[in-house]
Amino acid sequence: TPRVFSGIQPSGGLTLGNYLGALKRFGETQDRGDMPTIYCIVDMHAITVWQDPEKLNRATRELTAGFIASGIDPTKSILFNQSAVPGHAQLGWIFNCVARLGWMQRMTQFKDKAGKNSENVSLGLFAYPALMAADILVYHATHVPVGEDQKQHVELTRDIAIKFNNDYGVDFFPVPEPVIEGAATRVMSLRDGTKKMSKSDPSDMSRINLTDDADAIAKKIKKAKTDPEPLPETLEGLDGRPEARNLVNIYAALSGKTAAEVVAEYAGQPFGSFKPALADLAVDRLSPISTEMSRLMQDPAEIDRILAHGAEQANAIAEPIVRRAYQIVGMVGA
Ligand code: AQP
Repeated sequence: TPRVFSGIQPSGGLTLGNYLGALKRFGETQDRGDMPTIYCIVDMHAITVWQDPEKLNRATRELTAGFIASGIDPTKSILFNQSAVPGHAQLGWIFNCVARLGWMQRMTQFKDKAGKNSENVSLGLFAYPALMAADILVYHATHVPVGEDQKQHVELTRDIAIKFNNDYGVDFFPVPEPVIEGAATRVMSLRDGTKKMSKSDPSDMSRINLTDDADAIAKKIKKAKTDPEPLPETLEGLDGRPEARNLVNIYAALSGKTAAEVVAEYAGQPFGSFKPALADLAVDRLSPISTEMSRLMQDPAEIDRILAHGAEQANAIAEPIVRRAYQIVGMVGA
């Protein structure tokens, strides 16, 4: 049976990249209503890089508010935090033993995050993709909506599912599909069109945060890097112009148009007139979200209740799957 799973780390504030690449699409998937949807705040992934405990608490609640403000309805989707459901860690260990060292060494996100100093990063950061495979497969999820940057990790999840099934001669785990669609599957930094927009970029001008006010959004878009050329007449005219393409893609994703439609609409116009239109659109789409997030954050006890309820629902699905996986592996008492 088809089932959707995806997650986001509470490792800082949400960016426009997280919104367009993930949250907005999570809400749309939920509203289509053709598959059950499970969305997770992956706090255990967040601590693969040290997090201040108080900030982690706050970021988890703020991210929950971000999910709800972006249209995830906890009565339609299961919404919870990873550490509250033990099955993620339990299955994660099995997958640490299924995955091969060489597979992990090929993960580009690990190489990017570890940089040259890989002796000093946590073992958890290295094993991250095996835990991510457990996040998905502990629900027998089949569809994983993510941004482009997570494609390699979902492919590794497929490899883990296949190897587990082969190693134990079972047809137990489904082989899930990454779902990467829409106009903004890879939102780029506003300062460098070749780098992904990221919550951990040291420059705040590189990203739009979901909590930014209208002035900050307008200022960041106005200062966004572009080249001196006006918008092209056709989509092909964006080739070799990563910054221009990024702004067009953002406009398309926020407005629900295709990039080709946006280019047709603004053909030949300078960025001096496109940027204010983009800023207005971004403020129009994002300010209701940030207002709703602040409202929800005023009642942290209610957020905690929502998460606890979601964890209970998630656990009801995960627990028998973990038990069966442990039986397959040969654990007594499972
Ligand atoms: N720039 C982006 N464009 C499109 N999608 C993006 N996502 C993240 N950045 C972009 C998608 O958001 C989801 C959650 O990401 P995450 O929080 O689990 O981790 P991340 O990919 O590591 O996010 P960041 O913002 O880049 O955080 P840091 O800086 O801490 O690494 C995923 O579906 C991701 O594809």
